[in-house]
Amino acid sequence: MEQDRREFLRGAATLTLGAAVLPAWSRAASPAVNDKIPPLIVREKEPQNLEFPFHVLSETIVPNDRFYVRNHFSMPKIELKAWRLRVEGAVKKAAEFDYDELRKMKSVTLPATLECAGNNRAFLVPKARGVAWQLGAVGNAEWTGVPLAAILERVGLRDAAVDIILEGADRGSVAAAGGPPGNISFARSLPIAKATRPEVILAYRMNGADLPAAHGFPLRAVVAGWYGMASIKWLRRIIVSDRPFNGYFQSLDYSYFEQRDGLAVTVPITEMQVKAQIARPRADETVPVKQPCRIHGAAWAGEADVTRVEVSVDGGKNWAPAKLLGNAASFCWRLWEFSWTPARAGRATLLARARDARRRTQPLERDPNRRNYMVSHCLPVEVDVK
Ligand SMILES: Nc1nc2c(c(=O)[nH]1)N[C@H]1C(S)=C(S)[C@@H](COP(=O)(O)O)O[C@H]1N2
Ligand SMILES: [Mo]
Repeated sequence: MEQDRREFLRGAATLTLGAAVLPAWSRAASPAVNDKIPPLIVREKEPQNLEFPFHVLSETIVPNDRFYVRNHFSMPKIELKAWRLRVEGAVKKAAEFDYDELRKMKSVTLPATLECAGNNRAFLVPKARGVAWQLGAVGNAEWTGVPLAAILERVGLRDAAVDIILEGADRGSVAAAGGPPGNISFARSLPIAKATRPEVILAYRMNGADLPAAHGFPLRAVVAGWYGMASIKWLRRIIVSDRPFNGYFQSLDYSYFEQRDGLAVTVPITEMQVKAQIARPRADETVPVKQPCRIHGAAWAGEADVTRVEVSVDGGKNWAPAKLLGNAASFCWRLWEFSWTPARAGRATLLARARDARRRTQPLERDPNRRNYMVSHCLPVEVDVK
């Protein structure tokens, strides 16, 4: 990661010297030369839902203006002067923090991958409810802020505390989706065990710049290792709860089924699953016969490290190891590549499969208990060899 970081910073620093000599990703930081990199794909205009064009993946860090955006409601208008983070509930002393106060606290920088729990949903058959994300509701960035643990330490948890509820400033109605009447806030909870881990921070910077509005300015949670819905944007209130929180966005929404003792139980979505995605070739791309073709992509595994990516070029009959690129970094995706020289012309089905340090292997088949979320099975990419 250190190397990626240096590369990223070097790219940013040399930006003014001329775009031609720079790697593709650093050029993305400048709007003037952005045309070369495809913009975010609009999945929904209002609320804004934008997808990263995953096939252009080439660096570990996704620049801020190419990072996917997942909004449930209209973006809130926040006036920094009036904005406060309020911490209340089962605490020894409720408190409010303003922006300057937070920025004066000891900061940490955490590189982490965020993936929407609905990523890849567009490939589900039958068609699933929700935003039709293809491959790009995922990104990797460097987040800077204050550990949530430091804030909780300031206010002091009472013995009764069990759950930490994070609330965003955005509000809207989910009544049409079977939710409660009236407007509600986007909110999720973390158990204390996760909330106090070092990989859970309240971030005010993203890739070295102030957090962009679409990504939660002035302050967002980054819950590394968990699906994106836990990383509350436009954070305005933390409620320490003396009982498990059962809010809309972790019961009716963002939950899946677990079969226990022959009974289906709903469980809130938490950790990201192990997964590899192919960036190139893309589906239906034409690949020249008898010439080396670079199959490449990214792999991630939530709280665990990716240990292995394998590729199949015959629809899953045979597998061969891909090369993991760069260094492993906790909570971050890892780029990988595989060189393939197709022997004959025709249709070929490519697959990538990841394994992690917990010995989890990416499944080949979809588990219907996951409803319209956590799409982590291997997705076939069909190409034309000519
Ligand atoms: N306040 C608020 N926080 C939110 C959301 C939201 O709609 N409102 N969406 C969540 C979901 S589902 C995801 S995947 C991530 C996306 O973060 P990004 O838009 O910065 O990529 O933000 C999460 N935090
Ligand atoms: Mo999400």
